[in-house]
Amino acid sequence: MTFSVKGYTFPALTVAPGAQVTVIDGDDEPHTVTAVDGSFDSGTFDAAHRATFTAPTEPGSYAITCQVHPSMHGTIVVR
Ligand SMILES: [Cu+2]
Repeated sequence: MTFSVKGYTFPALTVAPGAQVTVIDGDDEPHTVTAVDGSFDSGTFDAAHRATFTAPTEPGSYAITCQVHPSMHGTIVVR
């Protein structure tokens, strides 16, 4: 699945266990999708370069943040 990070906020996200998740950037600055517990990390992506990461295989709710903007917080639900 693919989703967009725009307006410095993460969208509500529900993904399947182990899904390949592609992220695109709708902002002027780069972002990352990084699990607070360190279990996954998209790496940096920007308007010109999307990124893909693998969702956890364990169902649950995972807190995410952006390494470029530590004030950004969100949640990925795996089920
Ligand atoms: Cu960011």
